[in-house]
Amino acid sequence: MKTHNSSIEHLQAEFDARIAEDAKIEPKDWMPAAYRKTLIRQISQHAHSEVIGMQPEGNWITRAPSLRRKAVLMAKVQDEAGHGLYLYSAAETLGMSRDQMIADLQSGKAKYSSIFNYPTLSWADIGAIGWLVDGAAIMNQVMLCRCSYGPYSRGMVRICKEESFHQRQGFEIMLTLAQGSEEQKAMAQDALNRWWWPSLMMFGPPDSESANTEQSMAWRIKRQTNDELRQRFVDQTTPQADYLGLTIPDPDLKWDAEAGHYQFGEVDWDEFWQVVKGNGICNRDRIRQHVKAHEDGTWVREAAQAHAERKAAAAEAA
Ligand code: FAQ
Repeated sequence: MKTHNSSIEHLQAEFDARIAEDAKIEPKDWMPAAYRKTLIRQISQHAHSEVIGMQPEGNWITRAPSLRRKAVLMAKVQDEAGHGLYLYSAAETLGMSRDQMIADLQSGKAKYSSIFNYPTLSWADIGAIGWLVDGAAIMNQVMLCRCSYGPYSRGMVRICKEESFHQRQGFEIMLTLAQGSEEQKAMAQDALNRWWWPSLMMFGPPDSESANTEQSMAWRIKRQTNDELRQRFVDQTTPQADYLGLTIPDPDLKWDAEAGHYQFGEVDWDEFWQVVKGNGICNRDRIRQHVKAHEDGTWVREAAQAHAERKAAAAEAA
């Protein structure tokens, strides 16, 4: 028993030293069970967000205002599917099966980002999602490129490059609308009004209420806190809204020269928790649509499996 305990202590000490020297932890390395658990939680929820995040934008593919806009939007939505796949693969390296992750999403056990439970009511929402939602996603994900878990950090490098294109396409839609007719400008303003506060909620609860931040920072999974990232997002995005000639829907937003930051108003945390608990405008629809798409795709998975089995049998016989 003593030998067992001391070998665990040794492994733990080795793990702590590797974290301290900023080395990557790889799938076959020893890691504390709680580190593995929190990574599975975060990476699978991140993957689910990418996949569910295809729905609000997919809603506008058939109604994009030009062929160019349609092609760009289709490419973006496809990218989100790819991000989901990289992330599911990263979570699988920790010993969690894809089937289990999907089952947890569909049963409501696993979360996905609150932002995707809001509806896309006009074309301007596609601009606002790219500009604000992808903008917030990049702000959060750049730090994840330096995450201590190797497969997640490497996946994030590629994802961030693609997110950066997504953010620009969104800003370009907003710029076109903001420089267009009075009606177009009003559409852009309306989209900003509806997406601003939910975008700030993407960073998660305030640090004082964030159950996981302290430990995730110690393990170097997260490199910045929810509040730090939210502040950076406000600092970066406010001048962009000024450039567009649009008004951020926050009467308390003002530049604080002494702090070198924008001060901003209080997020409606009751709304946030309601959405996280499943009571947002679109939660039920999003899961219903995911279940339907998954069921409709059963034959594809079965065919791919049968093909792989036939190939493996042929290779064995040869
Ligand atoms: N929505 O203790 P913390 C994208 C939960 S990808 C729902 O602070 P943590 C790309 C949290 O899970 C967007 N739930 O948690 C795209 C925890 O519950 P749990 C997704 C939330 O993990 C763009 C509880 O609250 N990005 O947008 C949310 O330390 C356009 C307490 O919170 C990622 O997932 C929320 N907003 O920090 C796609 C990035 N916030 O799990 C399509 C990776 C918190 O204990 C179109 N994730 N919760 O039951 C992270 O960086 C972190 O997980 C945070 C939360 C920062 C999201």
